[in-house]
Amino acid sequence: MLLIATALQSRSRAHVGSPDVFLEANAGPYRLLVTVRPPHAIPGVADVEVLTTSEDVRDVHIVPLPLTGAGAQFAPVPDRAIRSVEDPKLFTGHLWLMGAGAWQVRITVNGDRGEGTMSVPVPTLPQSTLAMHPVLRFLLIGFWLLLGAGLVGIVSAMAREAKLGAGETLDPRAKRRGRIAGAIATAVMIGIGFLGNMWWTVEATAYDRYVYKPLVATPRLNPDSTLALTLTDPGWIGSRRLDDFVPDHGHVMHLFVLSPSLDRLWHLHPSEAGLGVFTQRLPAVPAGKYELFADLVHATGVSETVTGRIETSDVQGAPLSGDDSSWSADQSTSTKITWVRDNTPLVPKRLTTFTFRLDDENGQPVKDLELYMGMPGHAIFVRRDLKVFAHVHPSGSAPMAALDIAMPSNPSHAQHLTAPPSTVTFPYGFPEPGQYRIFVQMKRAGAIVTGAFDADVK
Ligand SMILES: [Cu+2]
Repeated sequence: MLLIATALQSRSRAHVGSPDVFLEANAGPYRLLVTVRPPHAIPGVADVEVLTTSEDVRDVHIVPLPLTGAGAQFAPVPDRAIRSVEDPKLFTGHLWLMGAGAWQVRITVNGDRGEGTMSVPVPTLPQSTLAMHPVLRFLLIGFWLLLGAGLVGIVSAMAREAKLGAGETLDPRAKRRGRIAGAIATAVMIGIGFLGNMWWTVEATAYDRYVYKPLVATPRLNPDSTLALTLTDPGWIGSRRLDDFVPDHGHVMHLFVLSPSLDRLWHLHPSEAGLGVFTQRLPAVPAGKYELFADLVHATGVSETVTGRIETSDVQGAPLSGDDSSWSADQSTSTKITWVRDNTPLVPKRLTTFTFRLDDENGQPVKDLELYMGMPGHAIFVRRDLKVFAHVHPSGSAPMAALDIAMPSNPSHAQHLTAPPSTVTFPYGFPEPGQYRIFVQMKRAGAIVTGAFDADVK
C-alpha cells in the first residue's frame, strides 16, 4: 500500500482559528447565552457578553479564576457587567486574564427568581507577539530624540555656564567643558537606547517561546490499514503533558478526516495505544489526500486540535463500528437533516443559534431522535480553506470535558432537553468572513445521519 504521510504544523489552538468561546447553559433558573473572546496576548483583556433569555435579570457579575487547583476555590471580587442600552437582555464586561492556561469565567446572575451561577471554561493560550505599530515606533523614537537633545543641551549648558557670574563672558575653557559634558550626555543617551533595545529583544524572545505551539501529529498508515497518529511536543514553555488526556463525550480523541474539497467526512475515535500514540483501523477510504483534525482535552481542561495530512492509495479498511461515522456528498439517505434558518445574513463574530431538524423518509420531523455520544447533535464548522475548524455542541464551543470540570454539578449543558425531539441547536459565531461548510450529525434508529450545509459569511 502506497502512502505518503506528512506532518503539518497545526494552525492554531483548540478549534483551529476559532478562539471565541460560545456557551448556552443555565445559571440557576436563568438560561444564558455567553460569548467570551479571549485575548491574543497574555496578560490581556477578555471580552464577555452575557445574553439572558428572560426579562427578569437585574444584574450580572463576572469574575475570572483558574479552572482547576486551589485558585479555582477563591474567587476575587467580581466585576459588574454593564447592561446594554439598546438591548436590556445583553450584559457586557471586560476581564483581565493574567496567565496562560485553563481559566473559567464565573457568571453570577441576580433577578426576580433569585441568584444563579455558571462557569465558562476559557483556555488562554498566547497566540502571537504583536509587532509595534509603525506610528507608535516613530513617535517613541521622536520623543527619545527630543528628550535626548534636551538632556544634552541642559547638561552642556550647566557645565558651561553654571559658574558664570553676572556680566561675565564665556572663556574658551568653559566652552570646552560644555562640549565635553555634551558629548558624555550624548554617549549616555545612545547607551540607554542600546540597552533598552537589548532588554526589549530579550523580553520579546522570551514571549515568543511563551506563545502557544500546538502538538505536532505525525500520521502513519500501516499495511493493515491502521492509522497511527504520533503526537510530539514542539517545545512550549507551558506545562503540557502527553499522558493526561481525558475522555471528551466518551472518547479521548475525536478524529475528523476530511477531503480537501469537503465532500467526504469521517468522524472516528482512535484509541490511545501508548504515550502520545493514537491508533484507528480505517474504514474504506478511496485514494486521495485527506486533512486530519483531531480534538483532544487535557486533564487541565485545555483542549487542543491537532492537524495533519495524509495521502493514500485505496484503503479496503474495516466496517465502521460504534460511534464512528462517514459521509460523502454522493450518498443519499432517506432521513435528511434540514437547516432551519431565516434570511438573516451570516456575519463574522456574531453569536448565532444554528437550528437543524431531522426529517424522516416522508419529510416529516422525526419523533425518535436518539442521543449520539450523549448529545442530540454534533456540528463541525469548517472554512473552505481549512484555516477555521470548530467542533460544536448544543451547549456551544467549549469542550464537554472542560465543562464537566467547570460545572460538575450543572448538567444543563449536556442534556439540552428543552428542544423539540426532532431539532438540535448550536450556538456559534464565525470568527472571520469566508465560505464555510457546516457538518451536522444526528442519530436515529441506531443510524448516524450527517448533513452538510454551505454558509457564506460576509
Ligand atoms: Cu462532538
